[in-house]
Amino acid sequence: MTISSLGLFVISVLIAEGQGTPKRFPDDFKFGVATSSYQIEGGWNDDGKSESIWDRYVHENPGRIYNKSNADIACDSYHKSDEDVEMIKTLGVDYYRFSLSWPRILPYGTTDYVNQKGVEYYRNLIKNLKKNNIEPMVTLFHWDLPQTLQDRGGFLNEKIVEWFRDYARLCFQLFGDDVKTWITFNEPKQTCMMGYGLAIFPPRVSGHGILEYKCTYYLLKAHAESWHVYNEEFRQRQKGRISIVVDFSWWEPMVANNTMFIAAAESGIQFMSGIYANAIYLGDWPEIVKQRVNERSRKEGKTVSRLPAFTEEEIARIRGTYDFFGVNFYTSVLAVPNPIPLPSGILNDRGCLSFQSPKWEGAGSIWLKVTPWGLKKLLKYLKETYNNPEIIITENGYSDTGELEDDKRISYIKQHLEVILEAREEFGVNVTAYTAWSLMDNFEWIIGYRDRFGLYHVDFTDPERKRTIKKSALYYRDVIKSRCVDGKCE
Ligand code: PNW
Repeated sequence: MTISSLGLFVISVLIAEGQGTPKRFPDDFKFGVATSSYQIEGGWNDDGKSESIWDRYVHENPGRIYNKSNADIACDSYHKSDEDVEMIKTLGVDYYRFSLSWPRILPYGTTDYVNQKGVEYYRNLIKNLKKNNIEPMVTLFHWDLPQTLQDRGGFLNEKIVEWFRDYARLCFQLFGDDVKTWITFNEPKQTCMMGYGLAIFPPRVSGHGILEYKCTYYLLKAHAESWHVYNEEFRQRQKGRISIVVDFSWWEPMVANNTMFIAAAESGIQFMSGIYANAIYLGDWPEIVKQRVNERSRKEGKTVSRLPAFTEEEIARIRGTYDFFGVNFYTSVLAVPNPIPLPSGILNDRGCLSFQSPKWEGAGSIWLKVTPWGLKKLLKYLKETYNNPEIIITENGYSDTGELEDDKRISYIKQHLEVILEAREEFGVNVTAYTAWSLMDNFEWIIGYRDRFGLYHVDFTDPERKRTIKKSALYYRDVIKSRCVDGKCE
């Protein structure tokens, strides 16, 4: 046996045993990095931009945001997009996921008046990305609703379906020659459950188990109408793709092999995430959501269910309005049944409670525990539940207090990339792209600038908002270059 054939023999034995299997991403797997308009842009009233519901909220209730901070300047990306593009380029990513600020483009919310300066900002950004071989992936709505539309009821006015559809059509017209991946809504849960249910995010309406479902019903219709507009008026010429992004936590039964706990976990994932995906990927609300809310409504003596019923036409119109499955994943929870009958509200309707194990490694944000195994189970679940769609991970990330030597973020990203490879190999899950949240530290909503998710550090005390590269950015760059999770291939 010659030396080289011996070498080949050793390698093939290692591969056969699974030990030496290179942790390598195929050439067509794509990597990206994400931000959102309100969290980075600043320039909150520059050049004709109007107020969003977040501008209104942070200005009127400074005390409700950590350190009384706001996003009036944020990362100042409205004035620094060239620098942002340089940073993105350094990472070597295939695409940049960012969102458009609706009130920057349409100060009145409707298409009667288009703010050209706002349009120019995004045009320049997109051109600059293209020039540097970075594909734009554009989210139309990442929570910053024009306040003018909120004044007319926001997501509780059925007109939101038209308002959003017309805004979407305008964006396809304006940017669709360059943008080939569109996302209608980022995380409907944060809009409907947090905004019109639990009243934690603006517009802080208490839904009492009625309005959070009404919001969801209109939001799903708005998504579907926009998908149809793209499909019928733009797809042939622009050849892009359009879908929605749903955030999923993995729900693990706290007691394994116990039917009550397994049912609690299934109810949890359906009420918290499936409710925003089912109509689009399978048709109608998830069965468990219909069953529980309809039954509880009856018991409450209501003649109509708190959950709006989709008509057959609506089901047909919404079903299939996707080109891929966009999923944001950060963490997992343990599910426990909750048999105590509580007043209406989505968290009570679901009939289960969630906990996180104190044994799980924490992060900067209280809700974020490091559970890569949860992503692996989730990917298998999504494949099996939604007919094996193409999955794009549109967000995944780790928060800390802003360290430059952020080894824990590196470890978090690495572990999540590993399970993505495993889910592809072991279960044949069709995950085709991974997006790191976030390009840089930014305004983390009601947590202000405390929890930092960036691959780049931002100094928010510096008027220049100086950016500094973190160790994790260099790691991610090496992953992308080598296509191996270690940042190099053995
Ligand atoms: C995302 N969870 O929201 C948002 O899209 C981003 O704007 C935000 O900055 C980022 O996460 C970090 O918070 C989520 O509890 C927040 O699983 C929490 C969860 C999921 C998504």
